[in-house]
Amino acid sequence: MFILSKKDWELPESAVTPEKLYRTHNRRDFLKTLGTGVAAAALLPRGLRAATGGFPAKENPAYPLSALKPTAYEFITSYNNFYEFGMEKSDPKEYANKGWKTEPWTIEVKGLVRNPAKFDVNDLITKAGGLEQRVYRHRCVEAWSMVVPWDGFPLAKLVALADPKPEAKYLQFKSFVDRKAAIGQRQGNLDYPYVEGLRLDEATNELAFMATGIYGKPIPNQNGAPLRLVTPWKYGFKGIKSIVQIEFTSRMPENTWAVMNGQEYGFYANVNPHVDHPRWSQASERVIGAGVFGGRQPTLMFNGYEKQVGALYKGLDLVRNY
Ligand SMILES: Nc1nc2c(c(=O)[nH]1)N[C@H]1C(S)=C(S)[C@@H](COP(=O)(O)O)O[C@H]1N2
Ligand SMILES: [Mo]
Repeated sequence: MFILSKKDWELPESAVTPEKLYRTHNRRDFLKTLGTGVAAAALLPRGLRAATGGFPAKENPAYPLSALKPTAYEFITSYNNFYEFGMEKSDPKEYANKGWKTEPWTIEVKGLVRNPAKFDVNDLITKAGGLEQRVYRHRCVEAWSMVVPWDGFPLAKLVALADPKPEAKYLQFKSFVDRKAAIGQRQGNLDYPYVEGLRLDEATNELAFMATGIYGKPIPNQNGAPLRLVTPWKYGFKGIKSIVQIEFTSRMPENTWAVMNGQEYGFYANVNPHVDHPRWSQASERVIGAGVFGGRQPTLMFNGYEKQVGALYKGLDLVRNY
């Protein structure tokens, strides 16, 4: 166990409020100092894994725990972006656990598919073939990163169940709306529901993942219970949390951050050290939980996943399509 240096929680001056908007209704003082001295949790022993909801998950040997240095559970679950529950990194852990119910949960699959359906999440996990564990890098557009052991199933399995029609070219994802439970939705800090999108070929790429767990435990509310998207070659804002609907479409769908501020956030959001954000560099990233000497590391093209996804973007201008 080690004590977290306060430095680890501080964003560089230039990036303190990167995804925060400059619209009038969003102006307020967010720069409350984050808590000091948080003890990092050790890896959870296998014995603690729940036997429900598809757990325990087996490790996918292509994305093993041994390949990357996973971020401690305590950091992954207390340093979050989930604007529905506030705009501070520490807000989601607090406000997403005050009576917000994520079970039972239904997700609707609709649009240009042969099998539109509504699934209970646990049934969907079973139909998708159960859970596997994958350890992925996680890179926020705000230039911080973690390594997360996710449990879940490939998005391609859900796409196969839906059986898209030939006209389907994109997926649009929608998060929940619950103004009673979600303080950020009451405050109107963004337009809700939070929406995201992928091209169909991105959605069926082997990396695209639907996460329902972290470290072998059901995913905590603050990380997007009960089901969130994980696209590790893209900036974290693509990883929409607490999904209630997936619609297959023929046109490129809107995504929340591009709608809010299209100069700074696009549809693709591929991690790219050579394409800077207008207000800060993307050449390096701050490693959350790495300690005083962990500091920064260089950003990798497609967050280190070029082998898996490079072919998707052959011929696409990545400067224009940021
Ligand atoms: N519904 C919803 N999904 C969301 C967000 C959000 O505010 N609302 N934030 C995104 C951003 S910017 C990031 S970096 C990741 C953060 O995921 P984490 O808190 O599990 O690390 O969730 C993404 N998904
Ligand atoms: Mo992010």
